[in-house]
Amino acid sequence: MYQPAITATGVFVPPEAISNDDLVAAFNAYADRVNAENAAAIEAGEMAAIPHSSSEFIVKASGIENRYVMDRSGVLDPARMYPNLRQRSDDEPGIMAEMALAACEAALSKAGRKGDEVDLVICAASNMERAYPAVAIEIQKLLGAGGFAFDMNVACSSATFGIQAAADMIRSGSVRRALVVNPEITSGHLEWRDRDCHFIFGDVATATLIERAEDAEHGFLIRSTRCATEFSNAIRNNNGFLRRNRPDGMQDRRDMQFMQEGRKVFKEVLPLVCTHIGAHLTEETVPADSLKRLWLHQANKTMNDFIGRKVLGRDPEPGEQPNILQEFANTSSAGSIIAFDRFSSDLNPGDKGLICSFGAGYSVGSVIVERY
Ligand code: CO8
Repeated sequence: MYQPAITATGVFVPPEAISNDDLVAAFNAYADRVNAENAAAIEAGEMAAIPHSSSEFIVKASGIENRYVMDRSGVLDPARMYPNLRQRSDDEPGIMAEMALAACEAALSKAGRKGDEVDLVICAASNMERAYPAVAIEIQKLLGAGGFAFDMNVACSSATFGIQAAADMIRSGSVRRALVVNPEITSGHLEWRDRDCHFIFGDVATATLIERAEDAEHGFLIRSTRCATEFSNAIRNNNGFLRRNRPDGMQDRRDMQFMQEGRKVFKEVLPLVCTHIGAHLTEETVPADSLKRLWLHQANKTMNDFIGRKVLGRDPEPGEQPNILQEFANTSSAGSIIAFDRFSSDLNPGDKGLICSFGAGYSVGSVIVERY
């Protein structure tokens, strides 16, 4: 058996950003246009007017101030409200593979490794841009990696579930060096015309390099992983390959994009996550107060504040539970890895921390790491 370790992470940040004010201005222009077009029906009480969104609400309800996207122009066009992503030919790298490659190269360069030293690539994300061939296999090819590659989807928990799968394979010896990569084009499946959720997501790609600890001078030992799922419809997207078989073709139906019952998710996921982390720490005899850092999934600031308080049994000190959602918004599976990437280099050998993701499924994944 080999000891797996996270030896580097990499983040690809998309070239364009959207502030809350930009987003709200586009949404309100869209709402005004739809309301004007339907003035008679609204007047007759046959339909409700679309209310305006507000930056104040967004910051207060979520903590989000900004998000990065692969394309601003389409999202902010009140006549379109989704990204303009160029259709690529089958001979070009796919957009997910390209974002993933940039994140993988950033991680490999930090570790002083080359793509051909990698023998497992897991592309773990909330959505894949096509059914097959696996995006992971395309990334494997672009990297010049050997071994094998596969896609997995556990929505927001994809990164931690991917880390568990890779770590277990490294532990057993079936692979030597793995990249778990999370390219998230959330802008493609967010419903930008829905005021209740139009502010939630942003695009990004993260990569985590996992090796045998003995192969690297320093990094984070993966002490233990724990994944759990419990079926729920509270976060759902009905898009899928059976779409054309459905009666209305479902081209622009609301449930073809991300849907959630935000309040319900909030209420149900919090106890699930707190119990999960508590049980994981107890099982591994790691006292909560020995953790130097919590790198949590980045969906909502209030949610993270609550989890931090519950897990540590006190208010987290500044920096103990870093948030990046104010800059990136919810980047689905990538959020906890961005936080880890940005806020882990100051830990000392022997310091322990916990990476935790949670979201649709429901799914929860936790990884206890120790600096060496
Ligand atoms: N501007 C102004 N007012 C608004 C807005 C807005 N934009 N939106 C809602 N309001 C109003 C509502 O109408 C409501 O008014 P009233 O009280 O009069 O009815 C009031 O504000 C409160 O609305 P909510 O109850 O909806 O607001 P919340 O306080 O619950 O905040 C949140 C909404 C921020 C969405 C919150 O519920 C939340 O963060 N919930 C948890 C979310 C979460 O963790 N989700 C995880 C999903 S991510 C995941 O698993 C990955 C899925 C795959 C990725 C998909 C990528 C696209």
